[in-house]
Amino acid sequence: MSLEALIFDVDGTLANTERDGHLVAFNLAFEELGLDWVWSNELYHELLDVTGGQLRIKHYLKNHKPEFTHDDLDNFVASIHKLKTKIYVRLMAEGAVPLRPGVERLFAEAREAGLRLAIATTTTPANVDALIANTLGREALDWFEVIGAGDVVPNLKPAGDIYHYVLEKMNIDPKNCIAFEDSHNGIVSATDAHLKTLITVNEYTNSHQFDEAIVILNNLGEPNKPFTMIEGDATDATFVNVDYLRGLHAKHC
Ligand code: XBP
Ligand code: MG
Repeated sequence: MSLEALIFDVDGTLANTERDGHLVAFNLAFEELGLDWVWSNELYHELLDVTGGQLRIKHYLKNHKPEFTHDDLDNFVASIHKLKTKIYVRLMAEGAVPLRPGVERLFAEAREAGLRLAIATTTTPANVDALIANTLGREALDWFEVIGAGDVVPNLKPAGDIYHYVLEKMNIDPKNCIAFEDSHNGIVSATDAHLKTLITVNEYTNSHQFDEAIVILNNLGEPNKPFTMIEGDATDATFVNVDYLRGLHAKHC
């Protein structure tokens, strides 16, 4: 089995969009709608256990605002979320969030090496578009053979639906792929689809369980900015490139 494709999560993996994008957008949406809900960074850390913005708002209401009632909660939450998405897209256009170290370089090297690229995320498709278009340019959206996002599948991560969907669209065996994730929910989802996963942690996920990971790094690293290995096989590599991925794949997949 050879390495043929790389499948990337978005939020927290390609960029630290949760802290500087989603959290900011949720709070601005609440404010604009005259709601007195303010999510601190600490609270958001907890709320991130629930994937999907609408489910996250409902989880918040149930656990932190039990007194709150609404005749048509689903529509109300959907309308808040619609505004949140609009604000998030605007923040991306303002350049609020850069890609994480090594991401742009790895995309270029993988494309050069003829590896296939795809995205598997629970976030809303407009958010993926906005992040990619504003960091790499709109043409970069075509680098991805499949962009699996949001409610294109019935169940969000940690369910494996989105990875199953992407693999089916690519018509590829998971054994020929490596997934890139940052969270426990993400690796549970990828593992359900029989994918092996490389983890790059961030401030929200560095205490998560990643039992199935083939390696856990602080980030992908750059030639002048080595990664820190948190767990994994000893290596001379100091940044993630295609050779390093081929080695990992040969050993673990
Ligand atoms: C990210 C998420 C998303 C975003 C919010 O998961 O959990 O819910 O926080 O996006 P992943 P929406 O890292 O797997 O992409 O508000 O658009 O749902
Ligand atoms: Mg993520």
